[in-house]
Amino acid sequence: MGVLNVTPDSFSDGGRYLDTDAAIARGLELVAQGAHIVDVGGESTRPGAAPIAPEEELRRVIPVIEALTSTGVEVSVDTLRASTAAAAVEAGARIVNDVSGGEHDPTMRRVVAEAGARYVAMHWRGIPDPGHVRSRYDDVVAEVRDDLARLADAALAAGIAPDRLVLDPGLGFDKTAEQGWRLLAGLPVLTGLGFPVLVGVSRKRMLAETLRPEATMADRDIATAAVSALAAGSGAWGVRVHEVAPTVQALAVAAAWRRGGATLGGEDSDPSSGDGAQGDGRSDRISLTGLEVFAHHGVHDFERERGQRFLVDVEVALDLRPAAAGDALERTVHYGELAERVVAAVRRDPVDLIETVAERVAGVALGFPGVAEARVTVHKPDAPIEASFADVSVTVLRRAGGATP
Ligand code: PMM
Repeated sequence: MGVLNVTPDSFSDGGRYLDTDAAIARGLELVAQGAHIVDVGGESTRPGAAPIAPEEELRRVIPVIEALTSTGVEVSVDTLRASTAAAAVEAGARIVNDVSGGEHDPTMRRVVAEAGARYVAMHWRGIPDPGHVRSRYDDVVAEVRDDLARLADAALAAGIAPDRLVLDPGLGFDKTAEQGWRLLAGLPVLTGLGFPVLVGVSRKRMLAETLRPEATMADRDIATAAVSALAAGSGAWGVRVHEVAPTVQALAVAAAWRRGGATLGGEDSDPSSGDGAQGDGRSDRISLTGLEVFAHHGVHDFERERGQRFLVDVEVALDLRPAAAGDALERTVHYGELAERVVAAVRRDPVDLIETVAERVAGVALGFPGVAEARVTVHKPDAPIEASFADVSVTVLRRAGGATP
């Protein structure tokens, strides 16, 4: 996703594309460089930025959206206002990117639902907060995950279809650099919610704080590209960037890397020796079986109302040698914690399919550091099947970074 700020005051590109023609040319340039989506914003969310009138926001973004979408460009509109979102969709935008996650304008979710647009719900606790007063978290990954789950529930309750929803941790929005890095490291926990995740790190202060003090904007773009590749490797659906070209290159090599990973243990390796026999830890596993959870999943109303038993088996692949060498719990997956998080994920909002539950559990398992692969089976032994049967289950096998095993 390429960023197009049609503003005088955005923090890195403010003023460059305020002119409509310059903005349209930039949007086309982003696409030529490989952007799949152009994110058009007319109001800066930079701390201290002055709010603008709704008419001014429309004046800035609508002609640009009309021009870009008329040439077939996929456009998202970066706005807090439902009225701007509706006008943007009318002008051809197919995605609404709301940095308040629907918390700013009470009519936003309904308007997006009615428009049938895709909706990016970003995590942000509130108005710009330069003092980081709102950035106190005990466990930033868990708290942002829980907040995003609530935002997702609210979006779905307003009628936004589950396959139209994208979540975003909101890096730099009332979060310190350290919290931003924790969120990136915890990306699989966020993708474990079962929705695509967008990451916006481009040029942000958390990068500047990590680079040498003399780092330029171009240096930040290189760092952005590196984060894009790593984010893609951790299962991000999209990355929102100002300079598209370096990120496209970085994503290309990240994809090649994942393809290489997908063939490991395949034709290039010697199946007779087996990687476990070589003692490289690749066959190491932790298994948790028969985890019983009472939940309300199913397509029938009575299943939703009454609930029933689900049994979950989880097997995670990770190198167990460091834990064994140091007898160190912190270097492996704490199975108690795994059980706790899996139970919480299965109990969460009801869905129709055990496929969905299994996918959700796999996301949770891949969220533990070091886990390369997760095999999850969800059993529904009391499923409403007329015939006598022993069990029905689905099994999914998922790899970290989204590679298909
Ligand atoms: N960041 C900014 C603006 N909009 N939208 C999403 N979904 N995610 C972000 O991280 C995000 C955003 C601030 O950056 P900018 O002012 O350079 O556009």
